[in-house]
Amino acid sequence: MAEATASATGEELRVAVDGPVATITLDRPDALNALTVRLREGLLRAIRRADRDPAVRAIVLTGAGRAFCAGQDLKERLEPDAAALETELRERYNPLVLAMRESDTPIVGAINGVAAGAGASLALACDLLVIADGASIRLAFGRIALVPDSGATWLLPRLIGPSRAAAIALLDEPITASGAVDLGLAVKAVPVADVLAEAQALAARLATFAPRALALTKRALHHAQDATFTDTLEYEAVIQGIAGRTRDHQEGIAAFLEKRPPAFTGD
Ligand code: T3D
Repeated sequence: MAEATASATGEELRVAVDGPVATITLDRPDALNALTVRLREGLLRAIRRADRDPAVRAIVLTGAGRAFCAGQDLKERLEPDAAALETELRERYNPLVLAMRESDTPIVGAINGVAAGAGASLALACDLLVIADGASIRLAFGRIALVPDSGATWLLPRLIGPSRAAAIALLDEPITASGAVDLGLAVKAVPVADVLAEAQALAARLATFAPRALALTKRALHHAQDATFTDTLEYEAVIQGIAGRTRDHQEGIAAFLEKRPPAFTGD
């Protein structure tokens, strides 16, 4: 496994590439991986880099230590030169969650511990989640008199329905691991010792599919959230045309007829 420690460059995260799976680990365990400017910028770079790398077919995002991510670093927020909240959101948080949503490479969140504030938003922006028993997803904005951000007000109602999202956001209720599975937010809840391996196994499974078809499926699912049924039918027709012109589609048919597993190349 090739491991690049970005903390040497001040990014406060680690990236390890094992075959087709890149694992990005937020690495400020003493502060529950709270997001500093450096960490946010480093994470954005790491996601874009992994997404551009044709050898990487799935990304796992996790946290070092006992938390996934405690959201904005509140100590940094109190520094005199801290940017205004709206600037911080526009310039750093929004590009980050957009990069996750728009990543052609699917992202599996390994929620090893608490995901709070913008850390919850990062979890919600992943494509699939595996959550540790005992972990929780908390919007946590109410306690500091802020509003859920970094996409949480858009993502949560679409993922679990508006009334459940309202109860969670207005009452600042934590979502437990079993609750996350029941709500359909997480694929499964597992013991904390297994959460990373389970997420990596899921990522390795994603990596066996044709990357272009996976990316187009992700786009179609996102597109459909704001489209009419009629528009969605047309969008599906367009992207199916694109998928159908790939070599991987030919390979999929050949493998089916020859009764062997397909070997997708991304072409
Ligand atoms: O720029 C902008 O501000 C705009 C964007 C805003 C987006 C946001 O994310 S706002 C929301 C920010 N996050 C929070 O409000 C969560 C704050 N943390 C907590 O509520 C709790 O720490 C947790 C529920 C996440 C975990 O609780 P617990 O009891 O397991 O741990 P703890 O004892 O509170 O924290 C352990 C350490 O981590 C502690 O440090 P210490 O005392 O051992 O030196 C604590 O200060 C530190 N820590 C936890 N969260 C943060 C943090 N340090 C800085 N920033 C944090 N967000």
